[in-house]
Amino acid sequence: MKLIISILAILVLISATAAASMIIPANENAKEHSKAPEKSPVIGDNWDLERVDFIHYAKQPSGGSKPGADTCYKLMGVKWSTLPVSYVINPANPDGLAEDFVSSIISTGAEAWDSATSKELLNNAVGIDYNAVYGVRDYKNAVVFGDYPDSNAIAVTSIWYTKVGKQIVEFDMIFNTRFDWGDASANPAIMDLQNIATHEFGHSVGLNDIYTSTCSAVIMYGYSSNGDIAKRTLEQADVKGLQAMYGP
Ligand SMILES: [Ca+2]
Ligand SMILES: [Ca+2]
Ligand SMILES: [Zn+2]
Repeated sequence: MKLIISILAILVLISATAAASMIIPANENAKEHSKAPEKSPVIGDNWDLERVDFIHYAKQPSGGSKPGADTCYKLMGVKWSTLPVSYVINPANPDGLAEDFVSSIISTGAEAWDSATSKELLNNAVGIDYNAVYGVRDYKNAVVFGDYPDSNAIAVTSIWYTKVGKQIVEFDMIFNTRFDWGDASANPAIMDLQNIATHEFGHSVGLNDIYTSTCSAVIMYGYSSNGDIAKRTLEQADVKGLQAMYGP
């Protein structure tokens, strides 16, 4: 009996070690960006879950504004199986943006994706939760403003998914308060909340960043900048990527 228990204990130890050392290069293109921190792709959590952080970096677009080919999308290889996905917003922010403005703009970003599939992906009802925090696996999909310790990171979306079955089980999103947020159509010197939220919600449903410069007009292009409002609406490639996961 003792021997069996020992063997079991060793087996558990081996699988736990394997899980801890597992690195998923889900955001392999991030390597192209020299400022991407080494630790950004994956932080281990529970032994059966993986976490990946998508960091949206600031960079002035170099290409034109062509819509990009249909191939301008990349899947993470994970998706939600239980729909719709509910999320909560913590509207607290240092830019003086009102709760109504924040929740309606963020919801608009989420629903941009919903409108491209017959599935109800993200819940129409938006929860407000002033206690919601970013980056914690707490069974709460939280959308917050906060200080992210990288002044080149506009926003980050973290995804937790099961290693087996590749199902997304949680996401958290943070808008970095090192930038000024609001409606950039009124003030091009600030970061457009709707523009960035729409990009981040693409991650929340399973889309990866794309860094090819000829794809710079699609929502899932990996860089953005102050005043960018071009990524409020989906391009053909964004729709194609979404529908590859959730159907038309
Ligand atoms: Ca919806
Ligand atoms: Ca959470
Ligand atoms: Zn991104």
